[in-house]
Amino acid sequence: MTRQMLMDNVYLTHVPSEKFKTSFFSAQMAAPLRPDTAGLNALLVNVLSRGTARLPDMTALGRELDMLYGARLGPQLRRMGENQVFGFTASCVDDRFLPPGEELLEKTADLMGDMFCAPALQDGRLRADYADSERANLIDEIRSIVNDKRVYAARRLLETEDPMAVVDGILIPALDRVGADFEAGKGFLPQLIQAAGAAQAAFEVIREQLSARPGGESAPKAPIVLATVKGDIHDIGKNIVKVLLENYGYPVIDLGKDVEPAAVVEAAKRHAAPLVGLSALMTTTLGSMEETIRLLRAEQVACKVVVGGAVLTADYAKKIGADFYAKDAKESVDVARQVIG
Ligand code: B12
Repeated sequence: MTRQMLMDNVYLTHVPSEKFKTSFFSAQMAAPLRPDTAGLNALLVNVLSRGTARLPDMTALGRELDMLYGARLGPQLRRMGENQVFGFTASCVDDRFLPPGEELLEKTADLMGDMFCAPALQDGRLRADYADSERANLIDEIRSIVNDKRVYAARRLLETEDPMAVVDGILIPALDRVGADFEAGKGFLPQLIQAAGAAQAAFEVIREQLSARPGGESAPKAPIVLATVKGDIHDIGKNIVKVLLENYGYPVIDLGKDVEPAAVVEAAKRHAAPLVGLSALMTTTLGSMEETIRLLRAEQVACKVVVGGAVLTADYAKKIGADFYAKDAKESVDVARQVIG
């Protein structure tokens, strides 16, 4: 990778690679994220991407991109720390794969240059109809984000909190409260279902963030089989365990929920998994957990078993023949380290 300063505060970064058949490039500007300019910057790139002086509308632009062997060019907008980064990204077939004399990269880059420097104008100004429709699009986009309160709340929390702190400090206590209300007859199944939906929507956002961050180790590791036991459909906790294990480099064979003991045995054998993780959330399904462990032992599967779920205790885990009990997702990683390394 090379980085070259073209002029004050303007840098060209080049990352050469033989790996891809497409060239990808972008031109981006960074500005401090400020409430009075953030909307205008976002609007600017969207309006500029609607056309250029030479290709003044989406139809003309689309036709030109088709002629460039289906090149792609569009606005990009993101937040990086306290800065807003905005500009354009483009991709086109790498010149190596084109007939001699064709220079797609240069033509696509020229088109991007036109978006910045020779935009579609009307009476010497950016077109008002483009600005109006892009403003309406942005407003709709923002409303759709804010309207999904579950996802929006999770995103806002993750701006300042660590993902696992949100899981342990907010999601689990909230679900515990809903569960306690349910048990006490103060809440009912619809509330339980609604709370689970909210937790799952929030967790999707958390999962994206957890998966994106670098894990502890990256060397290939033996797989771990995970399942919620037969008769039990609670899988939020198991899914959190899965993401964290994957984040630490352990491949996970996730058998899902309500899983027959025989299916766990079969998967553990087929994948030669040194560790099987079982989840149960109800007193009524602890029997299935015990039965699964019994079958693993009877079939002489060479694996250790770790169990978890709010209903379990370390003592009970030992009683049903588990090798380990993990009270939360973090502890499941400690167990994996101990068993697999
Ligand atoms: C959400 C929820 C549901 C959702 C589940 C959605 C889903 N996809 O999971 C829905 C609405 C579907 C549901 C249904 C039912 N539920 Co429910 N539910 C809950 C609730 C409120 C939260 C569970 C949860 O997700 N917690 C959050 C997660 C993150 O915590 P966790 O699972 O404990 O996981 C953590 C650790 O335990 C550990 N861990 C978990 N699994 C594993 C596995 C391994 C290998 C390891 C290492 C670690 C590990 O790591 C996780 C992360 O830190 C609990 C109450 C509670 N406080 O637990 C009741 C609760 C479990 N449900 C209960 C009941 C009774 C039911 C129903 C029978 C209700 C009904 N009448 O239909 C059905 C059961 C259907 C079935 N056959 O399974 C009871 C069970 C009572 C009992 N002790 O037996 C509870 C305890 C509520 C209560 N207090 O009465 N439920």
